[in-house]
Amino acid sequence: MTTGQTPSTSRESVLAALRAQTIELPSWAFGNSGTRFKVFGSPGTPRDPFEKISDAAQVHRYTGVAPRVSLHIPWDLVDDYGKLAAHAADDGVSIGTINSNLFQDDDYKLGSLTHPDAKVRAKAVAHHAECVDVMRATGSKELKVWLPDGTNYPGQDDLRERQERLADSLQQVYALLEPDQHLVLEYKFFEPAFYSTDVPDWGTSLLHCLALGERAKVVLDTGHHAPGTNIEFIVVQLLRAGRLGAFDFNSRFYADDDLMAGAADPFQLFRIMYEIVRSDALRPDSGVNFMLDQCHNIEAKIPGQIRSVTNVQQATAKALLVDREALREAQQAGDVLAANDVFMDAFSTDVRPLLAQLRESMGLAPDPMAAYLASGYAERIAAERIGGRQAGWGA
Ligand code: RM4
Ligand code: MN
Repeated sequence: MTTGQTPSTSRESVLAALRAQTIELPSWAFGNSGTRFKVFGSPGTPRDPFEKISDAAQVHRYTGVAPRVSLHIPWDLVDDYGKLAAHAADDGVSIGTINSNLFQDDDYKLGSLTHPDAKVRAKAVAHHAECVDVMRATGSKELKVWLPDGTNYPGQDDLRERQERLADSLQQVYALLEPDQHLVLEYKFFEPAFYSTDVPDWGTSLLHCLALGERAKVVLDTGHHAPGTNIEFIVVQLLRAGRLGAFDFNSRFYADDDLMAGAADPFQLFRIMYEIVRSDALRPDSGVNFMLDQCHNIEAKIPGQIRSVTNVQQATAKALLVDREALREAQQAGDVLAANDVFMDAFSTDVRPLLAQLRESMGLAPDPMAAYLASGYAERIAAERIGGRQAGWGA
């Protein structure tokens, strides 16, 4: 039995790694969302992208590790992106990834970048030019493409041709990027299409990225896999290939429910973060963007984001605490139980005191949730944000 205790020097290096980690927040987490059955509103919900950013900045203010906000175009359409970026800077955050939207236009019923009609494909490519303009104006370096394209019935369209169309469209999107900007391509195994999906898995995304060039990488959304999928294995393969661009962290019990990261399966999140640590990909310059992609349908939004951030931090801290020397020794000796014990010992460690210490060392309150709840911000926005239309999908 290992003790889980780390010598103080390595405790310092664990703290340093945690201090350097950043987690990017999705603007859409702060707007209303729901299922196709009902979208519930809540008092204080932002009416525009400026208010969404101010709410995201609260998460950073209390956790200290969430300095970027990802935008979704056109949900976050504004007249002046320079002004939005300046507003973000005033609030102590910056604009992160720009997400395109290929799923809310009537023209995209049969697909966007894969549509049988070249005119529709050209429209979908042109939308990315608009996104790249937003990137230029906000200083964003990352364009995220999630493709809803697919078919519902066998024979509906030519599966192979759709891949050729996709490769061609993606090449045009990639060509729009400046040399210091990059593209990340997300996969999802089903939905909204029910029979075939054009980018259903990491292999398909990786093949397209390899064909595009070095500035194209894969996005792994933890909610986008079939139950039982060994996600950490995918993490390993993408890291080996140098093509893990970003995570979209969330959790799911059934389909893609966008629940808080670490809520459904904290052990899975730990296993994922262990592979990240193991491959030295936690470094801020590793090129992996740790993002949240969530909607808070029934829970309060800012606290929902704070909980997700702290869950990712807990999984990361536990991963950093794995006694890698002891693990290696047990692995080399073929001692299955001892190796598993080293792993589980780290997972079983209560890292909350360590994270409290981390926050205090950063000049923050030890408990970000309590500090936010005590701040009065929620009551203030509920009182102030009267009138206007609450932001949500499509706004
Ligand atoms: C998709 C995908 C994208 C996200 C949209 C809102 O399922 O996960 O990352 O931008 O949802
Ligand atoms: Mn996603």
